[in-house]
Amino acid sequence: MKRIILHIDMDYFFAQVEERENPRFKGKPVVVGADPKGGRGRGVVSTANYEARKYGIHSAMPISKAYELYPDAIFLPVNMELYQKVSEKIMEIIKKYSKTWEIVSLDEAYLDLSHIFYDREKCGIGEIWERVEKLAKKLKKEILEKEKLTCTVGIGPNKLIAKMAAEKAKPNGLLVIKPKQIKEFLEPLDIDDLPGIGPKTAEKLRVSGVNKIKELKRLSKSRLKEMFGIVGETIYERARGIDERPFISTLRFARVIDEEAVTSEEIIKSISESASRRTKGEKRFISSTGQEHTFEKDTRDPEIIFGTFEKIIENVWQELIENKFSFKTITVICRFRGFETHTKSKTLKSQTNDLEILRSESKRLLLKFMIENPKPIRLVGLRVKIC
Ligand code: TTP
Ligand code: MG
Repeated sequence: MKRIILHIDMDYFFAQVEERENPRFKGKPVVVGADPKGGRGRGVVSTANYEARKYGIHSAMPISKAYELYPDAIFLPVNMELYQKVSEKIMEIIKKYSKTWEIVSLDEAYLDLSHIFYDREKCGIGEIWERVEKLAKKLKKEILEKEKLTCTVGIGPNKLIAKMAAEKAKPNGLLVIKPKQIKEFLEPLDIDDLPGIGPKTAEKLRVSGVNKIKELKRLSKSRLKEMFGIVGETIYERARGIDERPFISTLRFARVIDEEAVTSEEIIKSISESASRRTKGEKRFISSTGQEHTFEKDTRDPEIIFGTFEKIIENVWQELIENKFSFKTITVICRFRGFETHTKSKTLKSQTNDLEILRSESKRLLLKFMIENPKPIRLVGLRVKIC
């Protein structure tokens, strides 16, 4: 079925909101994340504006490294409550443009405008993409006028192409890739521009001399399956711009337990099944909730580790109870010295909201980490998939 998909991604979101709130920051390098504490800070960068990116500062970088790169940048703590409020307003605007939308994270959403294909009365087939582009411009303008924030919009026949188009057009851009343009758009791109190809997959491909998507297309489906298992099939299709993923209405959220604990990309952006809850009579979707904490110093002290973890468990449980959620899958996140991050998960036989089960199962997972890996621990976190 022919589709028209928009991907909307706010530009340097957390930092742009901070600039909006404090116009004197405009034009200066702004870094949002953990407190750098004069270079001794422990957490990571959540995001940086484009001025700060010029110095090599980027998301998920240790805050100490960011400080080393440019100590005079404006370092700000994560004000999640504010970003969540702004995000809700933006999403309200986006949702007006189609009945079919999907919120991916605080600053990213998809819109399905395929109905325009069937809107023959209003335009002919040749004008469809022009009409979509016009709508996208209107949406950008509305967000800018109402929220004073810029975003980038990618448009394509599926989610994959729309997202990749937005990635290429950032910041404050708009890029339409029509079905006939997919080949020339994709082929010159690097393999790691293709969503789904992470650093490990990219490395394996590069060793075989595959650097560009054009070269990736020379590998057969069976060869890719041999190399990467079931994911190989997805890579084969994506390299050709094929992506049939449907829309799932989701709203993911993450919380921080103090300004040192930075929400991880994993929690905000992880793709997992969604579950629903009713808020103000409207069906909203939340897939997972969790918290994490970065220690002041890497530690092996069980009192510090389990004491902090106990607080995290209680906070996560509180969140579940307040929202009448239950859970079935528990994931414990552990980051060791050297930024080595691992997760361990446990799926229960049936869903529950029992604090004791959450406590005993998550502690068991954390204990496993402690037994298996003797390195000092930098961060612990807990995430539950909501039912
Ligand atoms: P992104 O859309 O990935 O980044 P961005 O909006 O900051 O910048 P861009 O202009 O490239 O789109 O992420 C959205 C927000 O999510 C970002 O502002 C902060 C948060 N985030 C983290 O907290 N940690 C991370 O590692 C990443 C990538 C994002
Ligand atoms: Mg963004």
